[in-house]
Amino acid sequence: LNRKIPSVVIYGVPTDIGCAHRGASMGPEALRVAGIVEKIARRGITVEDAGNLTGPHNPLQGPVDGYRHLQEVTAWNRAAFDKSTEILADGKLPIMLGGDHCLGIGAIAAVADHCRAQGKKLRVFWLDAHADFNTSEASPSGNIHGMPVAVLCGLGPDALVNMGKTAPALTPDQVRQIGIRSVDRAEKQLVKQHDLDIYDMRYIDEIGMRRVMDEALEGIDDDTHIHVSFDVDMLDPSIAPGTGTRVPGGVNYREAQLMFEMLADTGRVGSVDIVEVNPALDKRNATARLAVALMESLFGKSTLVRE
Ligand code: 6HN
Ligand code: MN
Ligand code: MN
Ligand code: MN
Repeated sequence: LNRKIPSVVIYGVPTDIGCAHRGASMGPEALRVAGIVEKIARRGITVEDAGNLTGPHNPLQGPVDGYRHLQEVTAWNRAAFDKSTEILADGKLPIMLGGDHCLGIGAIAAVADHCRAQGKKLRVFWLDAHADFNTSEASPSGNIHGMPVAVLCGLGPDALVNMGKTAPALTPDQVRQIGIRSVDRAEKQLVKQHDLDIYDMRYIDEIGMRRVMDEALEGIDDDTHIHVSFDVDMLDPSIAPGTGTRVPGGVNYREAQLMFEMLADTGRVGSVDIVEVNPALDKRNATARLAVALMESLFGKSTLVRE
């Protein structure tokens, strides 16, 4: 394995349209201030910052038919879909800076179309405290950032499910969810019914991150495109307080670093999202700085001193 990393294009999606509280809209700038462009470039990779997408303002309304801001969520996701599609068609690696996690719908729908056109297998690493597998009926909040995995697997409103040509964009067997520790009651039934591969915190505690990643990476080969969808609330809130839906008992610094180092070792990472960074809730930009440090690991920086 270990292929050369293609050049990277970073773009920001400054919105908090899919969640209840404001502030994830400031995520892209926080990640830039933390040095995401320079630090990936320092790995010897060509990086372009394509700036931010634009879209509708947050109308701060309640859910309608079980969805909050569906029309605006669709518009922002369409923009992310188009941008990721363009970057992938150029043979480059998109890094989407969210924004909240509803944006995974557009970004991953683009990757699914790309993989199908190229005859590649797709595996999605969904790194999160939450399963994000709610439907309008199951969701306690109506917030679409709690629904993207279900939507990508075909459960949800047509406008989102049919974002790309490949609909549904994913089958549950393409997804590996790691860091999970908060799943709503009805959502639990859905993830069981759809047989999602969930590496929850208890499993990580019991077998360790090394074996979790070995299992989650099983079957990756030269024809696999890995998409990493990184919700920073996967991390323990003590090291990553700047996010809207904090859940105690998360992944620690070294476990996270190992995850990204092992993903880097595959040489197969082809697209990335970093979502749910909320500077309004953070302390001294710690969460964005940690996310950037983990991107350095993902792009080949190693803690190994033995070689
Ligand atoms: N995220 N399960 C909760 C809900 O409202 O559906 C929380 C979802 C959080 C989503 O952090 O991306
Ligand atoms: Mn999420
Ligand atoms: Mn989450
Ligand atoms: Mn949120």
